Amino acid sequence: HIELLHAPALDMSADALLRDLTHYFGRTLGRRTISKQQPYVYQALTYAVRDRLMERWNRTNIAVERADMRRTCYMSLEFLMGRLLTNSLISLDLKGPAVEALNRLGLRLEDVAEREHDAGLGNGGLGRLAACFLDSCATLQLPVIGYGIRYQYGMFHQRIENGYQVEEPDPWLRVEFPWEIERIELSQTVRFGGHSEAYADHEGKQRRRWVHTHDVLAIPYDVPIPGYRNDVVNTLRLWSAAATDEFDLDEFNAGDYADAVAAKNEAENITMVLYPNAATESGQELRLRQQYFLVSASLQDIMRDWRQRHGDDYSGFAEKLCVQLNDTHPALAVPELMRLLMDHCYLSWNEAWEITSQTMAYTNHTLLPEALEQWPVAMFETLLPRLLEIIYEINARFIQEISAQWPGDNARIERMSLISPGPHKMVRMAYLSIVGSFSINGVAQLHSYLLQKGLFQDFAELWPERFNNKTNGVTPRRWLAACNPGLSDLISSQIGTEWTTDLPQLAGLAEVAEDPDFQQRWRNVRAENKQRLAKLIETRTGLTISPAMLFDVQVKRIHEYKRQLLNLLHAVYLYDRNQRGQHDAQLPRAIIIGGKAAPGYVMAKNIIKAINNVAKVINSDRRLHDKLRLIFLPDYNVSAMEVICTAADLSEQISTAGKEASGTGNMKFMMNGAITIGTLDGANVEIREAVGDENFFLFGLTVEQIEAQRATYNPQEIIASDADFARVISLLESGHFNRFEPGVFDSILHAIRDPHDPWMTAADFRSFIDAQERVAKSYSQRDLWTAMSIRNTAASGTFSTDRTIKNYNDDIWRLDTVTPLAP
Ligand code: 26R
Repeated sequence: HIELLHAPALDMSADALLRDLTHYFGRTLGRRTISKQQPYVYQALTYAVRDRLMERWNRTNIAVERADMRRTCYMSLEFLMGRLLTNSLISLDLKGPAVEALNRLGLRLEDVAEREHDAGLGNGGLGRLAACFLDSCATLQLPVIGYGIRYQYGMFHQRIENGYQVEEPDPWLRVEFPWEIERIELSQTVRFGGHSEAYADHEGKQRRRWVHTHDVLAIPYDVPIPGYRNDVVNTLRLWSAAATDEFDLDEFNAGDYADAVAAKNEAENITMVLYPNAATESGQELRLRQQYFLVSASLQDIMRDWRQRHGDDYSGFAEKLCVQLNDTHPALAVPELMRLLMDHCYLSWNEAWEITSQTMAYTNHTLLPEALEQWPVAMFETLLPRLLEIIYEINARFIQEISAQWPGDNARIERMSLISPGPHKMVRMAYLSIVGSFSINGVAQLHSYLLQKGLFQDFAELWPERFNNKTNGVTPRRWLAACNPGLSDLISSQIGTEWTTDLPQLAGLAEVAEDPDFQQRWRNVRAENKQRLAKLIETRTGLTISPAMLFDVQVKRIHEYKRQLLNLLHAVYLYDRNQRGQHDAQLPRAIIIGGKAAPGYVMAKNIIKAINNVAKVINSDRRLHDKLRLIFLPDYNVSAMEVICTAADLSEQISTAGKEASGTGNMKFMMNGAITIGTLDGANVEIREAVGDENFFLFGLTVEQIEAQRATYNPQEIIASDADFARVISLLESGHFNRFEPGVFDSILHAIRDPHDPWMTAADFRSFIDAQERVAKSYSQRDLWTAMSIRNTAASGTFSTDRTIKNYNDDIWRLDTVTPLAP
């Protein structure tokens, strides 16, 4: 066969870009008029950029294939990519030419880039981390392929109506997504239902097969993932479900044409929508279908690729491949790879198990027990009968191993079994992942430690060598270079440009933290960024805020453990003091809160309503106009964060200690010069260590204190013995913020007063208020604050996903770097 090598390489000049852009605009898209609002300019520019990615993509793939390099497959139900244009331009070093080309059309790159819809194929931290990982893998020249799902509807859009969250669908594929390439020739078939049966093969060997299944077609769509100025382009492969012809035909032969066509829907439903995970919602069969669909399509894709190069010799499989499981969502990869190796490749159990357990690696992203996935055995029986058999067999052999090590310890066996006991037997997906993996990691030092001391204690005792930590990070390309050009230029003028791929070099900024001239330029950039955020807030809410105010920001999913309520209590506290004329230690402050509540998470939705009600009263008080504002920013997403994190003065990371696995928003804020007010939770611990206690506002109980005080926790007493707290609570009770809406605060007040409140919000109230007062004092010393801000950026070097991915690669993946074929 002939490899198409696209020689000579495309011209990277503004002229060439403009020529291609106009070609696509006029000839491919058939549009005539160029204007600022014209969405097709974005699309035409993207085609021009994509051409330049495509040749590098091919050259990367050829290099990986020819050297038969070891690869990692990052398997994830979520990839929260956001917009791709600016990032691709920066990676290809095409931003300058693009700006120039667009200028000649009278357009600005910012306006064109804003036409792009966010690819919102994720919920929050876990999904965005996957996206940052892909960026770093490509930048570090590691052959890593992302496998995910091409949901027709991504994360819902959030509107606020009378203070309540209203969800709206996100039909992001309604307009063409120009970054994807459909690869129908690589489609796979995924099976569901039916049953498993024994049969004898032609040699008379007993085997099992999965028959009478309902099959669904999996069609891959590839998205290019460019590395930073290194000609590497990796792949994100997203699967879309479609009905198979056979599926239709069966029904058609039975004479029911209409039902046959209707059955199409059932197949296509699988990839219809991203589940907006509440840790509380579970057991949805469609979700299990999604998980299996991803896992089966991806592993079959991997096997096809393997057979092309190695035939049916699977001995080297685990040396050439690693599968990183992004939480337990793709945990079915363990039994599915076993099934493929045994039922399709005819390996023995032991051969298949050796390969599987040397291939899989598992990352845990949460300590919350209610977020640990379990699936009813009954659901497996009907949906995935062959996988259930395999899971049972894995469990039987595993229990044998425990029994050998701890004879007669039945309690231990019950604790560790992959199947939970009781009348409604469940498959414990985390345990399945642990048993089937050679590496198990948490996402921050504290989190990994707590996993081994708590949730996974028994397993850590059995296999200590499998457990490790990989502290999260964020990609500095998107989260500093692209989103904060002002600060990036200022940084580069001081320490050069290498920080983009060697973030610890930011440490060089510490030298000028006290330099008056540098400080002034730092403040100028930040003032511009604050103006930009103020504008965004005004467009979305109609509220105006002054950039002179302290921007106090908490943006993240709404969850009780993240304690947006604690933040709200502080807002009410400030309001109350202002009402009573105590302007003493108060500085102008805008408290900005954003985030989505899972549609089924009632308490989270009540919290949004409460914030909005309090905000309404505060913001309509004219005397408070320049002193205090409370803003709920609707529809928080990746592209909003790109504006927000550059403009925040104060980063709120106030979860109950021991509950936030890592946090990554905390790192984006720090990198852009915000100062953290936070508990000793997740990566906050490491952030504080890196920047020093004097540049961090620490408050709250530690994990140990939380656990020690839980038994005697008495919030009523805490409230009663703190006059400020008591006033805040009685204000909330008084109806002051809900004159015509009786009861809207009841559930949250009840939660705060509940002695069994798992998040122990009241316990940290006073400590939080005190820390906020320290914040106010520091902010009023302008130069001190600026120095702290610069020191935060300077100390953020370790929170790059480049460091995280190097850690993964050194300890788990062990991949060599790829050099794309020369043009
Ligand atoms: C419904 C259930 C199975 C479920 C619960 C929670 C599914 C998904 C989630 C999301 C969790 C796993 C998540 O996003 N965790 C976040 O991962 C980030 C990246 O590691 C961390 O920074 C963050 O602290 C953690 O909450």
